[in-house]
Amino acid sequence: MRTACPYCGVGCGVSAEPEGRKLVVEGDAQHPANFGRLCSKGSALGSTVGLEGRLLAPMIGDRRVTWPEATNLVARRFKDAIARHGPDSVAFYVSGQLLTEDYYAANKLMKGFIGSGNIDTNSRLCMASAVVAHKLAFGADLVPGCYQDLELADLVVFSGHNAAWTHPVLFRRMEAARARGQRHVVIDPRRTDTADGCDLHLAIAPQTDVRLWNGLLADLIRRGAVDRGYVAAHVAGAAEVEAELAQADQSPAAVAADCGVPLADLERFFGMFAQTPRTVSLFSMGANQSTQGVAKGSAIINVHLATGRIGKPGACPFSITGQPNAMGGRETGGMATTLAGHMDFDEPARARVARFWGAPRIAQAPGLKAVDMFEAALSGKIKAIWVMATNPVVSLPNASRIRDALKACPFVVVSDVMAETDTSRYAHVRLPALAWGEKDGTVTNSERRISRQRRLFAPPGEARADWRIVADVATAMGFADGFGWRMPAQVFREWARLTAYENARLQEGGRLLNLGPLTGITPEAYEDLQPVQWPVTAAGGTPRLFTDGRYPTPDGKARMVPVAARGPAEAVNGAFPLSLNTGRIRDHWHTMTRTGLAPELCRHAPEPYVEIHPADAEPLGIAEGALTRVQTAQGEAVAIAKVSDRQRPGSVFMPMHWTEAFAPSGRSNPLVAANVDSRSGQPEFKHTPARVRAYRETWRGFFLAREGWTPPAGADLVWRRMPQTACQLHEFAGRGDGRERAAVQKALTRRSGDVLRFEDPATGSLREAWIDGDRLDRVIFFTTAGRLPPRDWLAELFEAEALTAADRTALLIGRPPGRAVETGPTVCACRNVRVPRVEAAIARGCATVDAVGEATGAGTSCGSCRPEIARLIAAAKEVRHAA
Ligand SMILES: Nc1nc2c(c(=O)[nH]1)N[C@H]1C(S)=C(S)[C@@H](COP(=O)(O)OP(=O)(O)OC[C@H]3O[C@@H](n4cnc5c(=O)[nH]c(N)nc54)[C@H](O)[C@@H]3O)O[C@H]1N2
Ligand SMILES: Nc1nc2c(c(=O)[nH]1)N[C@H]1C(S)=C(S)[C@@H](COP(=O)(O)OP(=O)(O)OC[C@H]3O[C@@H](n4cnc5c(=O)[nH]c(N)nc54)[C@H](O)[C@@H]3O)O[C@H]1N2
Ligand code: SF4
Ligand SMILES: [Mo]
Repeated sequence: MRTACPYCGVGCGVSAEPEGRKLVVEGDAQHPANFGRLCSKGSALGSTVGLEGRLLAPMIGDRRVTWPEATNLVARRFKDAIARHGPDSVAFYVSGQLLTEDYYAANKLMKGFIGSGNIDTNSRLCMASAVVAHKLAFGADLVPGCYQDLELADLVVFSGHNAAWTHPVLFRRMEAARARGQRHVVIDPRRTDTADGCDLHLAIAPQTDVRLWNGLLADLIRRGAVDRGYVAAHVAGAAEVEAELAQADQSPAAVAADCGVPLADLERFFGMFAQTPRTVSLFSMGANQSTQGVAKGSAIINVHLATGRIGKPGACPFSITGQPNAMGGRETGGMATTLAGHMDFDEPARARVARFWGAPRIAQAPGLKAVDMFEAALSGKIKAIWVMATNPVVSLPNASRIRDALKACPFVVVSDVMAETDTSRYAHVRLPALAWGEKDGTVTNSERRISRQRRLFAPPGEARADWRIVADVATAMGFADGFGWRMPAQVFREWARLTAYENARLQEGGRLLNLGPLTGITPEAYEDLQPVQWPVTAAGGTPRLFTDGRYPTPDGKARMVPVAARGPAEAVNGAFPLSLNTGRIRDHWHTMTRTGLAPELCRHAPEPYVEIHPADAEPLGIAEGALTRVQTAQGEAVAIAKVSDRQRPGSVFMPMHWTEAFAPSGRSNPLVAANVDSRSGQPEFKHTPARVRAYRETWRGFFLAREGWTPPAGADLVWRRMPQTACQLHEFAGRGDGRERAAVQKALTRRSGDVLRFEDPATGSLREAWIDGDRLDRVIFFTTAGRLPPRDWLAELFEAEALTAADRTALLIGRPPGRAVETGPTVCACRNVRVPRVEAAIARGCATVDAVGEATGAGTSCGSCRPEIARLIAAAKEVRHAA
């Protein structure tokens, strides 16, 4: 079966062979996004399709109910709220992980039938700034380029984009181009794996991108490197932009000083850019997630318009999408700020959409954007909210407030694939959705390519497709006429028809988002639909837009938009002197509801961390690996310190992934301020003023059990759960006195059964191993002053069918038999190769990444660990040098 990966916006094709509930996956060699490659997350899809933890029946509170009961309750409560408080008293919060069909159905119900604009998507946290920048520049939310441009380019600029980790398969394609002479410039305050080994890394001060890109444009103008001909024929607004640039000192020295980069590096960047017509500028969350998100996008696009580097092979500004179907949501109208099909709330678009839908009550105006939507729930304006395929209690900024908002909201519905998420705990009704591999539909990737996700398994339990859940509720609300679809192909066909509906030629105000030839698609053709890039014409897909220099604006010209450099919403200050940056790690996906099921994906970075420069850590007595408090005006978290000069002094970084279920005190988003870009509503996830302090635990321990545990109630602990192959490792530490420790111990220990126990009052150490028959059931270690033994050895004992006598002795003495085996963190998740094996290969003489790959397999699949292997080689060289 050929389908598409459910993770990032690269949109790789997957070839999957289901066997019962198991799955063997490979990259689809024919898919034009990946030509057979997959990254670590795609390769591990087989480990995430089990039914463990799934929600398989509708629930009202903790009561299992039938579908009609759940559907009727949701319909009744939404209708009641609308009758009493009007359509704007209800809201949907949806997700780029819905399929296009799901998105289309949810949007149609809210904007066409309920009659409110209150449907917004988590793409608000992700793509909203780029959407606004596109609309300002091109007249519509259009991504000009395609993946092939990334290979044809001679220069690729990564702006706030850690592609090596977040779009690994595309990054591999660009690395291959680099071997043929392509150059890479990375603009990111951190030295990421994308920056490792690039041609130039500009570690700019946080939030100085606009200054940098404006400085570049001014420099290009000074050099005469702008394309006056292109601008005269196809671009408006150049004079206004030049006037804006004149408001500040644009000399390279001034720009370099403000951006905090060496002048020589800045000049090199300017020179490279000026001399390379085939340039692609990728921009991602380092650009979008900012109170200057729209301005950053505009500043980048301005440079490309001024140089005519757009609509040509190997040249364009390229906003890359995060989620598998972030684009589908932007197309169908999942955002509160647009109506549907790239049509907004103005006339004649609104009347047209209403006519097409036969809508009884078309929304009059844009609805609430994500952050405002939850504020409205907190203040009591929203009486009923339905959350689909997103986990806002983890992923929205100022997350404690989101939890309060859901608590305050009289009626909360959550559609999810998992039974328990940090968000679903606050749901009055939980609706079981079909997961990847069970559902059927389409997604659009970063290059406007529509691909099919296909069903591989029979629907488990009573789970249903998201579009169908929406259609059932719509029907129960009395809107049967608009929602009578029986299969996703019918939803898709209706959607395709909307894109083509009254869609004139571009010159007459037509829309480029047009799936014309697919409007008559039959269920069979839908089944076989091959990946295709919109606009879809009789000739097929369209890889590249604006090749004729014509833009969908009234005068056919693109717009340059004047933007001024500003600081972030809140500057660092005496109380909070550091800038807290947040983002992704290589092997986890967002809130870990799926990647957290794959132990191989949990070993690269097993627990929450805070990366910090030695100059900031040392004065505070924070050493590598030490538990560290991170505090902001919003809240506090505790994470282990990664002390590293890959971080800029003055900035710290935390991954966004950990949740209540995995690390209640290690979550980033209770810390993040909810400052948003005034035009896009996108939060400034990349900057919150913060401070750090050593945690200084008085005791610590770990606990291995077959099941995952949450921390004992009432205890003030730093608790982290780390999935292992046959058990769950829980690490914890506390600052309380002996009584608190004793309470924790009591909660974890078993009441009955075989136990091996040892206590050493001198070091405050205790260990217990509980055995069930011949198998290990639980292991507990505590210490105040002593050392804790390696965990990997213990975790592996859970895999054994029966413990040997030697195992039992080792458990009793608390040390592994023979040499301590510490299998260590994972380097290569695809081939399951850990640090010690790579180090051993290097010690045996492997001096290149390829040699290590040949010896161990590491780095030979998706390649996203290659920068890390290179670092281990360099580190070994340094050690040998020093010796
Ligand atoms: N492994 C993995 N891959 C993913 C995801 C995942 O969860 N895990 N999620 C997907 C999704 S939804 C998304 S949106 C994408 C995101 O993909 P990326 O945007 O690549 O990911 P982030 O780590 O959020 O942020 C990118 C970089 O922005 C930098 N940055 C911070 N502040 C600034 C600044 O002021 N200026 C500049 N120029 N850079 C700055 C950060 O240091 C960080 O390295 O990834 C997708 N791919
Ligand atoms: N601090 C910080 N916070 C951030 C970011 C950051 O960089 N820093 N990035 C932001 C960005 S770019 C994004 S995209 C968001 C992502 O944040 P979220 O959208 O909250 O993260 P996910 O874990 O992907 O949530 C998806 C949910 O949908 C469920 N699910 C999976 N498949 C299906 C399905 O088919 N149907 C249904 N109904 N449910 C399903 C999953 O179990 C999970 O609960 O996080 C944002 N938050
Ligand atoms: S790069 Fe990885 S996560 Fe993204 S679509 Fe491809 S396989 Fe999936
Ligand atoms: Mo995202």
